[in-house]
Amino acid sequence: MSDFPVFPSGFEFGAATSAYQIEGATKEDGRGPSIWDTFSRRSGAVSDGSSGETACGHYHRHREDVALLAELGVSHYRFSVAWPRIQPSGSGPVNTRGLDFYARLVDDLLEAGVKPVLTLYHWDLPQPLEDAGGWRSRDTAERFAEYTALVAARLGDRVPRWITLNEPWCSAFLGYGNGEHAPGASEGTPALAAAHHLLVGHGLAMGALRAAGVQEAGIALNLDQVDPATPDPADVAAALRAETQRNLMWTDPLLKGCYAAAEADTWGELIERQDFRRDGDLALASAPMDFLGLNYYTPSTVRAAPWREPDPARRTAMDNRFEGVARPGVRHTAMGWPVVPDALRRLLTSLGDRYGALLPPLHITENGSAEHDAPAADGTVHDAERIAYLESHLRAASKALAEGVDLRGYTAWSLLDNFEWAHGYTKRFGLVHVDYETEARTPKDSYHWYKAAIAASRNRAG
Ligand code: IFM
Repeated sequence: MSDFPVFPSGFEFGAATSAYQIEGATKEDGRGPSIWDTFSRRSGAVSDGSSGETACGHYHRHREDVALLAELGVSHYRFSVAWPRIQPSGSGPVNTRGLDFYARLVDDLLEAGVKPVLTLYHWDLPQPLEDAGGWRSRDTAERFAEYTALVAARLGDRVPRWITLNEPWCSAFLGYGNGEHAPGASEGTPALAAAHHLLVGHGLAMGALRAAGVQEAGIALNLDQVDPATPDPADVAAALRAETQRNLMWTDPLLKGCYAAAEADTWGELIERQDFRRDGDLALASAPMDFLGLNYYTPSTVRAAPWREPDPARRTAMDNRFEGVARPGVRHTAMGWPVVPDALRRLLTSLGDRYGALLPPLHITENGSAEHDAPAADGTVHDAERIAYLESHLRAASKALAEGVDLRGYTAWSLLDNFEWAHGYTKRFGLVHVDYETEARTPKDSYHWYKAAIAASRNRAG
Protein backbone atom coordinates (compact mmCIF):
# COMPACT_ATOMS: atom_id res chain seq x y z
CA MET A 1 0.00 0.00 0.00
CA SER A 2 1.27 3.46 -0.91
CA ASP A 3 2.26 5.88 1.79
CA PHE A 4 0.42 8.98 0.65
CA PRO A 5 -0.96 11.45 3.23
CA VAL A 6 -4.43 10.51 4.43
CA PHE A 7 -7.52 12.71 4.02
CA PRO A 8 -11.18 12.19 4.81
CA SER A 9 -13.70 11.36 2.11
CA GLY A 10 -14.91 14.52 0.36
CA PHE A 11 -11.62 16.35 0.86
CA GLU A 12 -10.97 18.32 -2.33
CA PHE A 13 -7.72 18.40 -4.29
CA GLY A 14 -7.19 21.06 -6.93
CA ALA A 15 -4.70 23.11 -8.90
CA ALA A 16 -4.53 26.87 -9.44
CA THR A 17 -3.39 29.54 -11.88
CA SER A 18 -4.18 33.21 -12.49
CA ALA A 19 -5.11 35.11 -15.62
CA TYR A 20 -2.12 37.42 -16.15
CA GLN A 21 0.34 34.65 -15.33
CA ILE A 22 -0.87 32.21 -17.98
CA GLU A 23 -3.26 33.67 -20.55
CA GLY A 24 -1.17 35.89 -22.84
CA ALA A 25 -3.31 37.40 -25.63
CA THR A 26 -3.26 40.70 -23.78
CA LYS A 27 -4.42 42.66 -26.81
CA GLU A 28 -7.09 40.28 -28.06
CA ASP A 29 -10.87 40.37 -28.09
CA GLY A 30 -11.10 43.88 -26.70
CA ARG A 31 -9.04 43.38 -23.53
CA GLY A 32 -7.89 46.71 -22.06
CA PRO A 33 -4.51 47.41 -20.46
CA SER A 34 -3.86 46.36 -16.86
CA ILE A 35 -1.41 47.74 -14.32
CA TRP A 36 0.82 44.72 -14.98
CA ASP A 37 1.06 45.53 -18.69
CA THR A 38 2.23 49.02 -17.73
CA PHE A 39 4.47 48.03 -14.82
CA SER A 40 6.30 45.29 -16.71
CA ARG A 41 7.39 47.84 -19.34
CA ARG A 42 9.16 49.83 -16.62
CA SER A 43 12.91 49.28 -16.76
CA GLY A 44 14.07 46.90 -14.02
CA ALA A 45 10.54 46.12 -12.75
CA VAL A 46 10.62 42.47 -13.94
CA SER A 47 13.95 40.70 -13.49
CA ASP A 48 14.14 39.18 -17.00
CA GLY A 49 12.46 42.16 -18.69
CA SER A 50 9.45 40.02 -19.64
CA SER A 51 5.69 40.51 -19.30
CA GLY A 52 2.51 38.45 -19.47
CA GLU A 53 1.98 39.40 -23.11
CA THR A 54 2.28 35.81 -24.31
CA ALA A 55 2.79 33.85 -21.05
CA CYS A 56 1.65 30.22 -21.54
CA GLY A 57 -0.72 31.02 -24.37
CA HIS A 58 -3.56 29.64 -22.25
CA TYR A 59 -6.09 31.96 -23.89
CA HIS A 60 -5.79 29.83 -27.02
CA ARG A 61 -4.78 26.55 -25.40
CA HIS A 62 -7.29 26.38 -22.58
CA ARG A 63 -8.79 23.12 -23.89
CA GLU A 64 -5.39 21.44 -23.64
CA ASP A 65 -5.04 22.76 -20.09
CA VAL A 66 -8.50 21.52 -19.11
CA ALA A 67 -7.49 18.10 -20.45
CA LEU A 68 -4.38 18.19 -18.23
CA LEU A 69 -6.59 18.95 -15.22
CA ALA A 70 -9.00 16.13 -16.05
CA GLU A 71 -6.11 13.69 -16.44
CA LEU A 72 -4.66 14.86 -13.12
CA GLY A 73 -7.94 13.90 -11.46
CA VAL A 74 -8.42 17.15 -9.51
CA SER A 75 -11.83 17.92 -8.10
CA HIS A 76 -11.46 21.65 -8.78
CA TYR A 77 -9.50 24.21 -10.77
CA ARG A 78 -8.89 27.66 -9.35
CA PHE A 79 -8.43 30.32 -12.07
CA SER A 80 -8.91 34.06 -12.17
CA VAL A 81 -10.87 36.37 -14.45
CA ALA A 82 -8.98 39.31 -15.93
CA TRP A 83 -11.01 42.41 -15.08
CA PRO A 84 -9.61 44.27 -18.15
CA ARG A 85 -11.13 41.60 -20.41
CA ILE A 86 -14.56 42.18 -18.88
CA GLN A 87 -14.44 45.98 -18.58
CA PRO A 88 -11.49 47.27 -20.65
CA SER A 89 -11.66 50.70 -19.03
CA GLY A 90 -12.53 49.40 -15.55
CA SER A 91 -16.16 50.49 -15.66
CA GLY A 92 -19.13 50.53 -17.99
CA PRO A 93 -20.76 47.77 -20.01
CA VAL A 94 -19.40 44.28 -20.34
CA ASN A 95 -17.02 43.35 -23.16
CA THR A 96 -18.90 40.24 -24.24
CA ARG A 97 -15.96 38.67 -26.09
CA GLY A 98 -13.92 38.73 -22.87
CA LEU A 99 -16.67 37.16 -20.80
CA ASP A 100 -17.31 34.57 -23.53
CA PHE A 101 -13.79 33.22 -23.01
CA TYR A 102 -14.45 32.46 -19.34
CA ALA A 103 -17.90 31.03 -20.16
CA ARG A 104 -16.21 28.59 -22.56
CA LEU A 105 -13.58 27.71 -19.96
CA VAL A 106 -16.25 27.07 -17.31
CA ASP A 107 -18.30 24.92 -19.69
CA ASP A 108 -15.23 22.89 -20.65
CA LEU A 109 -14.31 22.37 -17.00
CA LEU A 110 -17.80 21.24 -16.09
CA GLU A 111 -17.86 18.87 -19.04
CA ALA A 112 -14.53 17.42 -17.88
CA GLY A 113 -15.91 16.93 -14.35
CA VAL A 114 -13.69 19.61 -12.80
CA LYS A 115 -15.36 22.16 -10.51
CA PRO A 116 -14.54 25.77 -11.47
CA VAL A 117 -13.32 27.97 -8.59
CA LEU A 118 -13.25 31.57 -9.79
CA THR A 119 -11.07 34.35 -8.39
CA LEU A 120 -12.32 37.80 -9.35
CA TYR A 121 -9.16 39.77 -8.66
CA HIS A 122 -5.66 38.37 -8.96
CA TRP A 123 -3.82 41.72 -9.31
CA ASP A 124 -4.59 42.82 -12.88
CA LEU A 125 -6.35 46.12 -12.21
CA PRO A 126 -7.54 47.94 -15.36
CA GLN A 127 -4.99 50.72 -15.96
CA PRO A 128 -7.64 53.47 -16.30
CA LEU A 129 -8.71 52.76 -12.70
CA GLU A 130 -5.10 53.10 -11.54
CA ASP A 131 -4.87 56.38 -13.43
CA ALA A 132 -7.83 57.56 -11.33
CA GLY A 133 -6.11 56.57 -8.04
CA GLY A 134 -6.25 52.77 -8.06
CA TRP A 135 -6.92 51.07 -4.74
CA ARG A 136 -5.95 54.29 -2.93
CA SER A 137 -9.36 55.48 -4.04
CA ARG A 138 -12.67 54.23 -2.66
CA ASP A 139 -14.14 54.44 -6.13
CA THR A 140 -12.09 51.38 -7.16
CA ALA A 141 -13.87 49.31 -4.47
CA GLU A 142 -17.20 50.39 -5.93
CA ARG A 143 -16.12 49.62 -9.49
CA PHE A 144 -14.95 46.18 -8.26
CA ALA A 145 -18.46 45.42 -7.00
CA GLU A 146 -19.95 46.40 -10.38
CA TYR A 147 -17.47 44.18 -12.20
CA THR A 148 -18.27 41.33 -9.79
CA ALA A 149 -21.98 41.68 -10.52
CA LEU A 150 -21.32 41.48 -14.29
CA VAL A 151 -19.28 38.29 -13.99
CA ALA A 152 -21.69 36.71 -11.51
CA ALA A 153 -24.70 37.50 -13.71
CA ARG A 154 -23.16 35.40 -16.50
CA LEU A 155 -21.38 32.65 -14.56
CA GLY A 156 -23.11 32.57 -11.16
CA ASP A 157 -25.27 29.58 -12.05
CA ARG A 158 -22.31 27.41 -13.16
CA VAL A 159 -19.43 28.40 -10.88
CA PRO A 160 -20.03 27.01 -7.38
CA ARG A 161 -17.15 28.70 -5.53
CA TRP A 162 -16.06 32.33 -5.78
CA ILE A 163 -13.01 34.10 -4.36
CA THR A 164 -13.21 37.89 -4.27
CA LEU A 165 -9.54 38.89 -3.86
CA ASN A 166 -6.29 36.99 -4.05
CA GLU A 167 -3.72 38.03 -1.42
CA PRO A 168 -4.82 41.63 -0.82
CA TRP A 169 -1.63 42.03 1.27
CA CYS A 170 0.36 41.88 -1.99
CA SER A 171 -1.98 44.30 -3.77
CA ALA A 172 -1.71 46.84 -0.95
CA PHE A 173 1.85 46.49 0.30
CA LEU A 174 3.84 45.21 -2.70
CA GLY A 175 1.76 47.41 -5.01
CA TYR A 176 1.65 50.63 -2.98
CA GLY A 177 4.09 49.99 -0.10
CA ASN A 178 7.46 48.86 -1.46
CA GLY A 179 6.68 49.04 -5.18
CA GLU A 180 7.81 45.48 -6.01
CA HIS A 181 4.53 44.82 -7.78
CA ALA A 182 2.30 46.89 -10.04
CA PRO A 183 1.57 49.74 -9.94
CA GLY A 184 5.04 50.09 -8.35
CA ALA A 185 4.31 52.79 -5.76
CA SER A 186 6.16 53.26 -2.44
CA GLU A 187 3.83 55.19 -0.19
CA GLY A 188 2.77 55.53 3.42
CA THR A 189 -0.83 56.32 4.36
CA PRO A 190 -2.06 55.80 0.73
CA ALA A 191 -0.94 52.15 0.94
CA LEU A 192 -2.98 51.79 4.14
CA ALA A 193 -5.92 53.37 2.31
CA ALA A 194 -5.39 50.80 -0.47
CA ALA A 195 -5.53 47.98 2.10
CA HIS A 196 -8.73 49.43 3.52
CA HIS A 197 -10.36 49.84 0.12
CA LEU A 198 -9.48 46.26 -0.76
CA LEU A 199 -11.39 45.17 2.35
CA VAL A 200 -14.31 47.43 1.41
CA GLY A 201 -14.19 46.09 -2.17
CA HIS A 202 -14.27 42.55 -0.82
CA GLY A 203 -17.34 43.38 1.29
CA LEU A 204 -19.15 45.04 -1.61
CA ALA A 205 -18.30 42.12 -3.89
CA MET A 206 -19.62 39.66 -1.29
CA GLY A 207 -22.93 41.58 -1.48
CA ALA A 208 -22.94 41.33 -5.28
CA LEU A 209 -22.22 37.59 -5.12
CA ARG A 210 -24.99 37.02 -2.58
CA ALA A 211 -27.39 39.02 -4.75
CA ALA A 212 -26.47 36.74 -7.68
CA GLY A 213 -27.17 33.68 -5.49
CA VAL A 214 -23.76 32.02 -5.82
CA GLN A 215 -23.26 28.89 -3.71
CA GLU A 216 -20.02 29.71 -1.88
CA ALA A 217 -18.01 32.94 -1.54
CA GLY A 218 -14.85 33.89 0.35
CA ILE A 219 -11.39 35.40 0.02
CA ALA A 220 -7.82 34.03 -0.36
CA LEU A 221 -5.25 35.49 2.07
CA ASN A 222 -1.51 34.83 2.18
CA LEU A 223 -1.32 34.60 5.94
CA ASP A 224 2.08 34.23 7.53
CA GLN A 225 3.22 32.04 10.39
CA VAL A 226 5.39 34.61 12.18
CA ASP A 227 7.79 33.73 15.00
CA PRO A 228 10.00 36.07 17.03
CA ALA A 229 13.73 35.38 16.57
CA THR A 230 14.21 35.31 20.38
CA PRO A 231 11.97 35.52 23.49
CA ASP A 232 13.27 39.08 24.05
CA PRO A 233 10.19 41.34 24.51
CA ALA A 234 11.46 43.64 21.74
CA ASP A 235 11.44 40.75 19.27
CA VAL A 236 8.06 39.54 20.51
CA ALA A 237 6.65 43.05 19.93
CA ALA A 238 8.26 43.08 16.46
CA ALA A 239 6.58 39.75 15.68
CA LEU A 240 3.21 41.24 16.64
CA ARG A 241 3.81 44.18 14.28
CA ALA A 242 4.72 41.72 11.50
CA GLU A 243 1.62 39.67 12.25
CA THR A 244 -0.50 42.81 12.23
CA GLN A 245 0.75 43.84 8.80
CA ARG A 246 0.63 40.33 7.32
CA ASN A 247 -2.39 38.78 9.04
CA LEU A 248 -4.40 40.71 11.60
CA MET A 249 -5.15 43.79 9.56
CA TRP A 250 -7.03 41.41 7.22
CA THR A 251 -8.44 38.72 9.49
CA ASP A 252 -9.65 41.01 12.30
CA PRO A 253 -11.86 43.18 10.03
CA LEU A 254 -12.99 40.15 7.98
CA LEU A 255 -13.80 37.83 10.88
CA LYS A 256 -14.37 40.09 13.89
CA GLY A 257 -15.40 43.37 12.27
CA CYS A 258 -12.71 45.37 14.09
CA TYR A 259 -9.36 46.91 13.26
CA ALA A 260 -6.20 45.16 14.49
CA ALA A 261 -5.38 46.16 18.08
CA ALA A 262 -1.68 46.77 17.38
CA GLU A 263 -2.14 48.93 14.28
CA ALA A 264 -1.04 52.15 16.01
CA ASP A 265 2.20 50.54 17.19
CA THR A 266 2.71 49.01 13.74
CA TRP A 267 2.24 52.15 11.62
CA GLY A 268 2.79 55.00 14.05
CA GLU A 269 1.73 58.37 12.63
CA LEU A 270 0.80 56.85 9.25
CA ILE A 271 -2.40 55.34 10.62
CA GLU A 272 -3.43 58.52 12.43
CA ARG A 273 -4.78 60.00 9.19
CA GLN A 274 -7.78 57.73 8.85
CA ASP A 275 -10.03 59.86 6.66
CA PHE A 276 -10.37 56.92 4.25
CA ARG A 277 -12.36 54.97 6.86
CA ARG A 278 -16.12 55.46 7.00
CA ASP A 279 -18.89 54.30 9.30
CA GLY A 280 -20.23 50.98 8.11
CA ASP A 281 -16.97 49.83 6.48
CA LEU A 282 -16.29 47.20 9.12
CA ALA A 283 -19.81 45.83 8.77
CA LEU A 284 -19.19 45.54 5.02
CA ALA A 285 -15.78 43.91 5.40
CA SER A 286 -17.07 41.35 7.89
CA ALA A 287 -19.91 40.05 5.71
CA PRO A 288 -20.09 36.32 6.57
CA MET A 289 -18.00 34.12 4.27
CA ASP A 290 -18.56 30.46 3.41
CA PHE A 291 -14.84 29.71 3.61
CA LEU A 292 -11.49 31.36 4.18
CA GLY A 293 -8.81 30.59 1.60
CA LEU A 294 -5.25 30.32 2.80
CA ASN A 295 -2.23 30.63 0.50
CA TYR A 296 0.82 29.28 2.29
CA TYR A 297 4.41 28.84 1.10
CA THR A 298 6.87 29.67 3.89
CA PRO A 299 6.96 31.16 7.41
CA SER A 300 8.80 34.24 8.76
CA THR A 301 11.12 34.73 11.70
CA VAL A 302 11.54 38.37 12.68
CA ARG A 303 13.42 40.57 15.12
CA ALA A 304 13.07 44.18 16.20
CA ALA A 305 14.59 46.88 14.00
CA PRO A 306 14.58 50.69 14.11
CA TRP A 307 12.42 52.78 11.75
CA ARG A 308 14.23 52.71 8.41
CA GLU A 309 12.92 56.22 7.71
CA PRO A 310 12.60 58.35 10.85
CA ASP A 311 10.51 61.04 9.11
CA PRO A 312 6.85 59.81 8.98
CA ALA A 313 6.20 62.09 6.00
CA ARG A 314 8.63 60.02 3.93
CA ARG A 315 8.04 56.63 5.53
CA THR A 316 6.35 53.81 3.58
CA ALA A 317 3.68 51.53 5.00
CA MET A 318 6.21 48.65 4.91
CA ASP A 319 8.45 50.34 7.47
CA ASN A 320 7.21 48.62 10.65
CA ARG A 321 10.35 48.23 12.78
CA PHE A 322 10.84 44.53 12.15
CA GLU A 323 13.18 42.61 9.89
CA GLY A 324 13.33 39.00 8.79
CA VAL A 325 16.13 36.74 9.94
CA ALA A 326 17.50 33.76 8.06
CA ARG A 327 16.32 30.26 8.92
CA PRO A 328 19.38 28.04 8.62
CA GLY A 329 19.24 24.26 8.64
CA VAL A 330 16.25 23.84 6.36
CA ARG A 331 16.06 23.53 2.58
CA HIS A 332 15.24 26.70 0.63
CA THR A 333 13.30 26.67 -2.65
CA ALA A 334 14.39 28.44 -5.84
CA MET A 335 12.60 31.52 -4.47
CA GLY A 336 14.96 31.38 -1.48
CA TRP A 337 12.02 30.49 0.75
CA PRO A 338 12.67 28.17 3.74
CA VAL A 339 10.70 24.93 3.60
CA VAL A 340 8.95 24.48 6.97
CA PRO A 341 5.85 22.30 6.56
CA ASP A 342 4.99 22.27 10.26
CA ALA A 343 4.50 26.04 10.07
CA LEU A 344 1.47 25.31 7.86
CA ARG A 345 0.00 23.05 10.55
CA ARG A 346 0.65 25.70 13.21
CA LEU A 347 -0.89 28.43 11.09
CA LEU A 348 -4.01 26.36 10.44
CA THR A 349 -4.50 25.47 14.11
CA SER A 350 -3.72 28.99 15.34
CA LEU A 351 -6.56 30.45 13.27
CA GLY A 352 -9.05 28.31 15.19
CA ASP A 353 -7.40 29.23 18.49
CA ARG A 354 -7.70 32.94 17.68
CA TYR A 355 -11.11 33.14 16.03
CA GLY A 356 -13.02 30.09 17.37
CA ALA A 357 -16.57 29.91 16.07
CA LEU A 358 -16.04 33.06 13.94
CA LEU A 359 -13.73 31.10 11.64
CA PRO A 360 -15.44 29.64 8.55
CA PRO A 361 -14.23 26.36 7.02
CA LEU A 362 -10.72 26.63 5.57
CA HIS A 363 -9.37 25.84 2.13
CA ILE A 364 -5.70 25.86 1.23
CA THR A 365 -6.08 27.88 -1.95
CA GLU A 366 -2.36 27.85 -2.88
CA ASN A 367 0.70 25.85 -1.88
CA GLY A 368 3.69 24.79 -3.92
CA SER A 369 7.33 25.47 -4.69
CA ALA A 370 9.55 26.95 -7.36
CA GLU A 371 12.44 24.63 -8.11
CA HIS A 372 15.39 24.63 -10.50
CA ASP A 373 13.85 21.96 -12.69
CA ALA A 374 14.68 21.47 -16.34
CA PRO A 375 13.75 18.80 -18.87
CA ALA A 376 16.14 15.83 -19.14
CA ALA A 377 17.44 14.74 -22.56
CA ASP A 378 14.33 12.60 -23.10
CA GLY A 379 12.05 15.54 -22.28
CA THR A 380 10.92 14.28 -18.86
CA VAL A 381 11.17 16.60 -15.84
CA HIS A 382 12.37 15.03 -12.60
CA ASP A 383 11.38 17.42 -9.81
CA ALA A 384 11.95 15.37 -6.67
CA GLU A 385 12.22 18.54 -4.51
CA ARG A 386 8.74 19.65 -5.54
CA ILE A 387 7.33 16.21 -4.75
CA ALA A 388 8.97 16.34 -1.31
CA TYR A 389 7.55 19.83 -0.77
CA LEU A 390 4.01 18.82 -1.77
CA GLU A 391 4.09 15.61 0.22
CA SER A 392 5.39 17.24 3.41
CA HIS A 393 2.84 20.06 3.21
CA LEU A 394 -0.02 17.65 2.52
CA ARG A 395 1.10 15.70 5.58
CA ALA A 396 1.08 18.90 7.65
CA ALA A 397 -2.44 19.64 6.38
CA SER A 398 -3.53 16.10 7.22
CA LYS A 399 -2.11 16.52 10.75
CA ALA A 400 -4.01 19.78 11.18
CA LEU A 401 -7.20 17.95 10.22
CA ALA A 402 -6.45 15.26 12.80
CA GLU A 403 -6.03 18.06 15.38
CA GLY A 404 -9.55 19.29 14.62
CA VAL A 405 -9.06 21.97 11.96
CA ASP A 406 -12.05 22.23 9.61
CA LEU A 407 -9.98 22.08 6.42
CA ARG A 408 -11.96 21.21 3.31
CA GLY A 409 -9.45 21.24 0.47
CA TYR A 410 -5.95 21.71 -0.88
CA THR A 411 -5.01 23.50 -4.09
CA ALA A 412 -1.55 23.15 -5.59
CA TRP A 413 0.14 26.23 -7.04
CA SER A 414 0.49 25.93 -9.92
CA LEU A 415 -0.88 23.79 -12.73
CA LEU A 416 1.62 25.37 -15.16
CA ASP A 417 4.98 27.08 -15.03
CA ASN A 418 4.07 30.71 -15.57
CA PHE A 419 4.90 34.42 -15.30
CA GLU A 420 6.05 34.81 -11.70
CA TRP A 421 5.42 38.57 -11.44
CA ALA A 422 8.61 40.56 -10.70
CA HIS A 423 10.65 37.37 -11.37
CA GLY A 424 9.26 37.00 -14.87
CA TYR A 425 9.76 33.50 -16.26
CA THR A 426 12.82 32.74 -14.14
CA LYS A 427 10.91 30.86 -11.43
CA ARG A 428 8.95 27.71 -12.21
CA PHE A 429 6.13 26.61 -9.88
CA GLY A 430 4.31 24.27 -12.30
CA LEU A 431 3.27 20.66 -12.00
CA VAL A 432 3.48 20.94 -15.77
CA HIS A 433 6.59 22.29 -17.50
CA VAL A 434 5.98 24.95 -20.14
CA ASP A 435 8.43 25.55 -22.96
CA TYR A 436 7.92 29.27 -23.49
CA GLU A 437 9.24 29.12 -27.08
CA THR A 438 6.83 26.46 -28.30
CA GLU A 439 4.22 26.60 -25.50
CA ALA A 440 4.54 22.80 -25.26
CA ARG A 441 3.30 21.38 -21.96
CA THR A 442 5.13 18.46 -20.30
CA PRO A 443 3.78 17.01 -17.05
CA LYS A 444 6.62 16.79 -14.50
CA ASP A 445 7.18 13.90 -12.09
CA SER A 446 5.29 15.98 -9.47
CA TYR A 447 2.19 15.96 -11.71
CA HIS A 448 2.27 12.16 -11.78
CA TRP A 449 2.94 12.01 -8.03
CA TYR A 450 0.02 14.38 -7.25
CA LYS A 451 -2.25 12.37 -9.54
CA ALA A 452 -1.37 9.17 -7.66
CA ALA A 453 -1.82 10.89 -4.27
CA ILE A 454 -5.29 12.13 -5.25
CA ALA A 455 -6.28 8.70 -6.57
CA ALA A 456 -4.95 6.96 -3.43
CA SER A 457 -6.88 9.33 -1.19
CA ARG A 458 -10.11 8.73 -3.15
CA ASN A 459 -9.65 4.96 -3.14
CA ARG A 460 -8.93 4.88 0.58
CA ALA A 461 -11.98 7.02 1.29
CA GLY A 462 -14.00 4.60 -0.83
O1 IFM B 1 2.61 33.17 -8.29
C1 IFM B 1 2.12 33.62 -7.07
C2 IFM B 1 0.62 33.79 -7.11
O2 IFM B 1 0.22 34.63 -8.13
C3 IFM B 1 0.13 34.36 -5.80
N1 IFM B 1 0.60 33.60 -4.68
C4 IFM B 1 2.02 33.29 -4.63
C5 IFM B 1 2.46 32.67 -5.94
C6 IFM B 1 3.96 32.31 -5.88
O3 IFM B 1 4.71 33.45 -5.63
